[in-house]
Amino acid sequence: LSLENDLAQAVARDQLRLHYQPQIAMETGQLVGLEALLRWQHPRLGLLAPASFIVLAEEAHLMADLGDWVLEQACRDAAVLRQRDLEHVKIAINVSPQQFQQAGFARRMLARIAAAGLSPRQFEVEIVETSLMRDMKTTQNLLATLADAGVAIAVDDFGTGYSSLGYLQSLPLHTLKLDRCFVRPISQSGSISPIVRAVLAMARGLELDCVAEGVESPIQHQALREAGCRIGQGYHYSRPLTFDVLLAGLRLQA
Ligand code: G
Ligand code: G
Ligand code: MN
Ligand code: NA
Repeated sequence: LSLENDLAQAVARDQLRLHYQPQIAMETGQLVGLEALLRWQHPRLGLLAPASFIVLAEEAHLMADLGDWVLEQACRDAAVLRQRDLEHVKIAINVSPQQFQQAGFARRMLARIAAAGLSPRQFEVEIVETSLMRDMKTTQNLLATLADAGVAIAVDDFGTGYSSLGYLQSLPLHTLKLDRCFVRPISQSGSISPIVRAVLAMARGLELDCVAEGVESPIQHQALREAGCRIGQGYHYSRPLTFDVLLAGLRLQA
């Protein structure tokens, strides 16, 4: 039995799950966003992380179906956030290069959000840097459609894509996600590299949010905060959680 056949059935068999990882305002500790992270509850192999099946899904042309499921589930969860007066907490959805390049992607996403009776402002899309560079004209139109409607655009894995910086000015971006490879070296001394300082300064100058990914220790948190990074994501704050566990935690805080 091939994994690909199993994956083709995963939506119909209700085996997909979304976990959410909190994004935290470093100054206040407030929850500002939730990154939606796909999981596959495989009947024999257990809970699989996307690294083990996203590539397969793309090769088998199943990513569009998985992406539709992700957006539908995210809309259901966003509706619950709204009921609890948490609509300012954005749900950040990862979009693969292949999904992003599908015709009508932006319009279908907006239609789904509207059909759920939600505001596009409850959502952010995370797109890897390299995917933005493929076809600038198409990218520009697609992002403008989303951004004009109020969806925030985040550049995922920022700093790893060997791309020119010009696009930062020409695209309607909202957030840079500083890749965790820049956070990992911030160790005992808490010293921040010139590259990280430059990225933070650039984000500030361009009026973009910067989210530091993979923040694992109090030293990393403190150093990034002092360097002017406003938002953090990583095990220091929380692992990815099921939506139910997340809500239970929020209730305890309130
Ligand atoms: O949760 P984990 O660290 O295993 O996620 C690894 C990567 O998988 C993430 O960086 C993200 O880019 C990708 N990923 C997670 N969820 C989704 C999803 O719903 N759609 C797509 N296209 N990629 C995802
Ligand atoms: O979109 P991206 O590939 O960056 O997805 C984030 C992934 O990173 C998730 O799969 C999540 O499980 C993982 N992750 C989240 N926080 C941390 C962290 O603090 N350290 C490490 N090593 N991985 C993390
Ligand atoms: Mn991401
Ligand atoms: Na990332």
